[in-house]
Amino acid sequence: MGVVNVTPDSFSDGGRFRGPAQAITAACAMVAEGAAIIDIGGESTRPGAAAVPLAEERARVMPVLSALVAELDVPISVDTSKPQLMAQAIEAGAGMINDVRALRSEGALAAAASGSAAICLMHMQGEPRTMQKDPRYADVVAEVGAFLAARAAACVAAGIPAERLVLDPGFGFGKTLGHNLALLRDLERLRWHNLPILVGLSRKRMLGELTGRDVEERMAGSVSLALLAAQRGANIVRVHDVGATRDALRILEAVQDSEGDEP
Ligand code: HH2
Repeated sequence: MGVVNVTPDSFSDGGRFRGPAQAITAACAMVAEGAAIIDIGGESTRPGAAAVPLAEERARVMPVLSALVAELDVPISVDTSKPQLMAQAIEAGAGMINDVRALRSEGALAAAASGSAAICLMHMQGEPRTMQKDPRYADVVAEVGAFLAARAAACVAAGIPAERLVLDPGFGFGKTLGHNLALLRDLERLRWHNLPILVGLSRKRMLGELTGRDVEERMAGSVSLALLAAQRGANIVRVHDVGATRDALRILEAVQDSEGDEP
């Protein structure tokens, strides 16, 4: 999954795509490099980020969504927590709704149930503004797993079939480095009813903590984390550096497929 943030302030690529045309070009380039899904975001969720009004988020996302639905053959995901934008995006052909609040906003379950888009449910402790102030868990893997299972069950109860759901532990969303590493080590324990697991590790702060590198220097670390996550069971990796990640995953697939082969 290639990330296209149409925001002025995303930590990873904020301000890179100033207008819809640049975002559309970037998304097409990601698909040419091997992205199987494009995720468009119109509101930054980095720690401390300010909320964006609906009209502004809609104006950022909708022109890019409509153009990509018309131009590309891959599913287009919209990263939003706003039910009105979810409904409009589904109507315009979005193949996935990616909600960092796991459809907990009022009206989000009903909005997501309209149509047949896939739904990514992500775990977050707290809210972006304050989530990195002393996050705590007794057992992070058990708590994140229980949350995701409860949200998936709420979706099923609201009429969204389980086959449309994807689960995401939400790396960096109300989590210390230790919490993130525990979730990565034990990713498979988060699996619920065999649903796919999505991870977003690309360029995140934990890479700064592990390598001492700034955001623009985190490609090698991001690719390493994507590979480790895929080895541990992640089915979808949400990344900014599509070509490099694709190469790493091809190598992993070749090694896995060759198991049992005679040399
Ligand atoms: N991470 C970010 C945003 N959306 N969605 C899912 N499902 N999983 C994630 O880990 C995730 C996400 C944050 O990264 P980014 O989009 O690069 O930055 P920003 O939120 O500042 O736009």
